[in-house]
Amino acid sequence: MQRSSSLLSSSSTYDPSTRIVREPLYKQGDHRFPTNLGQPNSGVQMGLEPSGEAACLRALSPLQVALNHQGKENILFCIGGDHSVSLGTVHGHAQVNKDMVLLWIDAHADCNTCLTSGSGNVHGMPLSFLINELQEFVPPDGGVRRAAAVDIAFIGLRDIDPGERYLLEKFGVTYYGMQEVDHLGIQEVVRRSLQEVNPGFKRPIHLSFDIDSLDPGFAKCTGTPCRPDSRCAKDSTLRRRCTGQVNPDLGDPAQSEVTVNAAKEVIRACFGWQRAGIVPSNYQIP
Ligand code: DIR
Ligand code: MN
Ligand code: MN
Ligand code: MN
Repeated sequence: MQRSSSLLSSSSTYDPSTRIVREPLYKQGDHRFPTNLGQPNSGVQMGLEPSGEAACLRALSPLQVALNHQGKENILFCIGGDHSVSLGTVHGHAQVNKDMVLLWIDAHADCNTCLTSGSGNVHGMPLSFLINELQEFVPPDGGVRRAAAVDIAFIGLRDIDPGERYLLEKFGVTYYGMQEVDHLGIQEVVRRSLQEVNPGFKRPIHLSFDIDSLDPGFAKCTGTPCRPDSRCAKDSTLRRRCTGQVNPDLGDPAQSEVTVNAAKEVIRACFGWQRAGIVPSNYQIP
């Protein structure tokens, strides 16, 4: 897809990459480089110590084990959060299906590096570790499997940080924001996204779905709800407190129920549920 990218024109004085790559990659205690990649409730602790990293990432890949065990044809479903869980799921999936493409449905681009992140939240960073082309901007990780920028498509973006916008443009990542969804319709956006990253539908797909891609009318209980027609308030205090994704503690019980129901509906749809009903698999049409 062609995009005019004024951000990259030579007259632009804004060059976040200059800001990103500087100085020693990280210092202990620097909030831009959280030393604890695991979220308290994820049951996984990941150190960013270069020596321990590879082992930690491998530990985060039950998906790989499951895929190896079950074979490539099966669908594997991982529910978890926050979205930094994708570090493990993408790594694991890419080990088994090396030619997979990545569909990222999210209000956010999740590709901040530790140094471009304004919030310090790792769920805003997983793709900086998972996109091949961004490796020079992040600490060495000792063997994480990744995807190339051309194999990734974003859908639903509406709250992109400046450094992220720069990286998306620089590496030519396919993305369809909420504006395009409004304009073209979701079906056409999905069709075009797949046509760009997976022409002929031949490659395995890794779908990473962030609940905040939904309208907060259906999913209020998430750390960073984003109305489809507006950007999130750029409030860093709020940001720093938000680490959850589907987080029922963030709303009242009614909102919580609506959010959980929306999540269930998305999950069911991923497994073939249709509004028009499903034909049972053992049903022979006479
Ligand atoms: C923001 C928010 N771009 C950050 N990201 C979120 O913290 O880096 N991603 N909420 O889902
Ligand atoms: Mn998000
Ligand atoms: Mn998030
Ligand atoms: Mn996300």
